[in-house]
Amino acid sequence: MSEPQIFPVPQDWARRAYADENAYRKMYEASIDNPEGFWREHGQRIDWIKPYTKVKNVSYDKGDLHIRWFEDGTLNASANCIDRHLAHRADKVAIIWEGDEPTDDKKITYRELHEEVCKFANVLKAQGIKKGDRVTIYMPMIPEAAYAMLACARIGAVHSVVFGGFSPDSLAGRIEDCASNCVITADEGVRGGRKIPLKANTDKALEKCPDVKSVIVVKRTGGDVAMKDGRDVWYEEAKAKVGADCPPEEMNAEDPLFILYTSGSTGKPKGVMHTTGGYMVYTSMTHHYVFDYHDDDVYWCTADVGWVTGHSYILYGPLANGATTLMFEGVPTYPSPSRSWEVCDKHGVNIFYTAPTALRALMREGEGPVKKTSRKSLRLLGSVGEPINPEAWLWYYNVVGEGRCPIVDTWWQTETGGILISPLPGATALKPGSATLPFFGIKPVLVDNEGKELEGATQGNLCIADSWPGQMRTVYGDHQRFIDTYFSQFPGKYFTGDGCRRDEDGYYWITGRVDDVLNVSGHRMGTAEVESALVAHAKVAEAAVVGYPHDIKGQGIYAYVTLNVGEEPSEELRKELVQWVRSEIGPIASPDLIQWAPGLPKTRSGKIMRRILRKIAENDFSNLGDTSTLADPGVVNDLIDNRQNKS
Ligand code: 6R9
Repeated sequence: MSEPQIFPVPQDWARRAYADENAYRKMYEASIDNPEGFWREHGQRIDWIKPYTKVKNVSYDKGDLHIRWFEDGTLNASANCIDRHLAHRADKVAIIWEGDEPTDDKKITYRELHEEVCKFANVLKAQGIKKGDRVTIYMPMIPEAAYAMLACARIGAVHSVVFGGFSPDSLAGRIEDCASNCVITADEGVRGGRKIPLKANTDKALEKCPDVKSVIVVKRTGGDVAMKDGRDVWYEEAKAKVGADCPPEEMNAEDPLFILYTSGSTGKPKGVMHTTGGYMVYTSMTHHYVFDYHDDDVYWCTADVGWVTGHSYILYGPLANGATTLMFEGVPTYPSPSRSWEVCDKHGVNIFYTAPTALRALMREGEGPVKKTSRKSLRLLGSVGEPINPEAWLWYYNVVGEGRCPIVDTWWQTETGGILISPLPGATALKPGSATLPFFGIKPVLVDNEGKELEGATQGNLCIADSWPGQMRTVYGDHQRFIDTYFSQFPGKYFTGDGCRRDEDGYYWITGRVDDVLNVSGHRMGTAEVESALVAHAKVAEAAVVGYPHDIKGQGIYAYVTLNVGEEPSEELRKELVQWVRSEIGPIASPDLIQWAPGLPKTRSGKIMRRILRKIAENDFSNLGDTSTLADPGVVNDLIDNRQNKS
């Protein structure tokens, strides 16, 4: 492999940033040598009602696995995001909302945010929602989504945000799993000029969820929707009946703040549970150092609040730091592929944080749509969600940033709550494609498949040796699954599910998932989920799903489908199956390629040999490995002859 180019820290960045190389090294060492002392100090960056005296109480021992931080402290997350800024920043813009149409925008100050969130909290109370109740939020990217989340936090209810692109079935499963009895939604969402029937989807989901007692509906488009008497209320009407005063509930540091569902390698999505104190400390601290946020900066994270990136880096981290955070309803290609940069110019965005899949889609349009905008306000660029290929990195750096903005390639997961491996812009020399070095308090270790720790420049399974405050605490309602998924394969460590290489400089290069989790356009999906949707179709006998390299999405979904006896493959059925998966899970799970497979390669004990299916999907069968243990080696040749990815 050729030596990657190194981009040293620009002088002005080393001077102005919160941490230069020296400061990073010192703080990192302190955080590893004495985590207790380090976090005792930095835990104070947020406001506590009752200060903590205890800092860390963690055991990764399978028999007694628990993770507790600041456990005797009390606080409120919404007060940290809002109330504590009222003394000095009441008139500062907290949220810039940019609508789907370029003419549609809005600025919300911290004072206004306070009033909106208090009112929303009072609406929840009027609906009978109390501390500890689970509230499902199924919303478009409008300010009310942020108000709703913060309102839950204010009264101590636990929010579970479900991405607006999920189907009614996926929504129903997530409502049932956490037994939530209230749903907050909108009449319709709007993205890229198209409407999304959120209320109609909710109605369909609720046919399966009789325990939901109230549905709060925000008006976004004014489209025609059905309202069920006694269950559904219009937010605007309910809001008119409540006051603007709602004192924040005093919460323990370890009280749950939210649940967010994410895909694993097996079974149903897991309810990743985060608690209050450690999460707020960790997201605010990472936002401060990784994005080097200063008080006048305008910061834009393009994620949807339905994903963890939206939780930690549109909402909680930035608002805890009193930031101006931009929330965008639309897509980067509407009405034109210049949109992202036009929004940067319009609002003077200084820090821009997006996903490689969006960059690759924009790259395809060439430099023209970028170059016709100014982008002079941009100072720092960020990437998240999947490995960024060096070509996309260089395009981002040279074309978008014109060679003057460092890129922070931030590696983390829903489970980690916040960024674990990333450059700090004033401290870390960059290598395109590497997430570089660990954040304070993070101890990455690479292990082989037997769990042996590997030293020096090497490649292996990425684990984290010790806890950090933002770590998830459990799988909601299933602590055993938490232990089995993350702490069993490599005892005594948190296993991330990612493969990773460490180079001679100690830089980390994430190579992608080592389990059966796909990463399609930065969205996580279990192969098992797509397979179970496919076999739920009446004509399908069996299905096996793997990922394959995709130019824009990073990974595409390749499905091998065996039909029931008597069913004939056809183009029509292919389309029907794609549509079927969309409606079972959501558009993000649409198979890109479907191959009719009269048989699947199986071992004699009946296990599908995914290794072989992956190779065929990658159009690489020079090295299929040993196929002699297959029950019927002939199926492999048939699959190769009829492969769908001939590129
Ligand atoms: C924040 C988020 C987590 C998985 C993770 C990894 C991949 C995320 C990455 C990255 C390489 C990066 N991932 N960021 N891979 N470089 N900078 O995306 O959370 O949706 O839970 O996905 O995404 O494979 O394990 P989540």
